[in-house]
Amino acid sequence: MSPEATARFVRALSDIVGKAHVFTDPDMTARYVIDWTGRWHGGTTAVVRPGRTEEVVGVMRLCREFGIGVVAQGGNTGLVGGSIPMHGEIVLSSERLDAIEAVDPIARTLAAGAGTTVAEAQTAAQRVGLTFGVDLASRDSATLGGIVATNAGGVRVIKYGDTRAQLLGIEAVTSDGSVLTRWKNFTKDNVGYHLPGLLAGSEGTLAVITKVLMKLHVPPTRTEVMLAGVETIESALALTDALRRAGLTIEAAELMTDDGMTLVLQHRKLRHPLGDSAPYYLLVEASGSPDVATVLLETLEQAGDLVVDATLEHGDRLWEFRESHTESVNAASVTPPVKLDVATPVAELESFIGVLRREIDSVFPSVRLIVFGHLADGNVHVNLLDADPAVAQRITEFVFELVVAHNGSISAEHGVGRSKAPWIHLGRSAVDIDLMKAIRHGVDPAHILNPHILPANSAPPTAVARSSARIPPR
Ligand code: 2HG
Ligand code: ZN
Repeated sequence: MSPEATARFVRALSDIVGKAHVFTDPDMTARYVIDWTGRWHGGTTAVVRPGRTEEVVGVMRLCREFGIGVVAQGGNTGLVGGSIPMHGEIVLSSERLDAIEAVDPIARTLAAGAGTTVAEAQTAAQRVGLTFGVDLASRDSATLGGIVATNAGGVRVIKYGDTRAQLLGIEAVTSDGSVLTRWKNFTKDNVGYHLPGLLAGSEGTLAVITKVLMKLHVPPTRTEVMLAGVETIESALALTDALRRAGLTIEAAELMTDDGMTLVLQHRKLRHPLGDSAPYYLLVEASGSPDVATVLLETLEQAGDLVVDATLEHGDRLWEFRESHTESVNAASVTPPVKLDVATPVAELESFIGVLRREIDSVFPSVRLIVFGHLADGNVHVNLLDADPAVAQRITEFVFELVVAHNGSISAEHGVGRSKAPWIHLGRSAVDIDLMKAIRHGVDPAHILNPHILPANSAPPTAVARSSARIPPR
């Protein structure tokens, strides 16, 4: 666009949302064009912060008229580069769409603007004696629009399902400025395609989400947290199963390794929570009995040699060891960490992590591998520290092919974004990808909504046989 056209465009944006809510000064736009890890660094024509749905409509119509790409952004906590403008697109920030409109304790729902943070939604639910079913370490910044757009997971998926499973209704603005409203305060609304479910996980490519209607839940009466050191993932799974069979409800079941724990202890200057270290740690939050602690202790006793050492706690202190992983990895790596959020069937996790660790140790001994995640969902976060870009590319390819060889998914809860777009064919068939492209083209024929992400053109998958899985020499 010519400088004159850009100036006209920016003036028109200001007419819609007010001058104070359009940023073009690089100092003001800086925090919107780089992601949290520092790996994705782009540039933007302008950051625009509408305060009402009608303003989003105006912005979309203007962008369509000028043919300008739009990247919707919530708390900018994504880890796949999906909300970073890499080609000068405008950033449409939901920061000012942050009103909690209604909390209905009878229907158990929360209606709020897309820019409401997860922590604000949690507090609003607590005020009426309910709980918001999505929880993740970035809760203070991550927004409802963002968790819906990425279909975020987090630590409560095992209990309440992913974000999509808890999304009842949506208001969103399409690229031609139409407002889609699906808004019923109950679950049984079965007329046609489930469009809120389609927008969940669409990563800003189908419409700009302005409001969401989410389910709330009755919280457990009492929870206890257990941290157990175990020799193998199989033991961690067996212990989780034993807790369920003892009648407990699992609120969360998280996996850490000794390397990850060591990193967190150094970064946060904490003491080891157990007397003995172990190759893996299982953190379980449990409820479902008037005396959860006793059931936990009895189950631990019966587990015998399955457990190296364990501790219980009523409160959040043990969670700190798990929730500090992301920031500890970021602080410790000399390069922006490579983050690969993947899933395999739970029975495959041990083999997957074992092969991965062996290969990285032998081929790239200078790269540090930290794996942690949501055990019960088979979802692990493969973090690679100190990997230069060329090495990161090779290991990324290897990890994804190893995931496929273990019948897994190359994206479990973070989405595809930019970082995984080249590998989408490893997760979806050609027919599947063509259908996604057709939906996208039908909804946004001008192709202005987050134009540079998902779905990408692809080559056929090249699965690696598990028995001979190796990082190819170059
Ligand atoms: C978590 O589970 C998040 O803590 C972040 O999904 C994962 O930092 C990561 O790789
Ligand atoms: Zn996670």
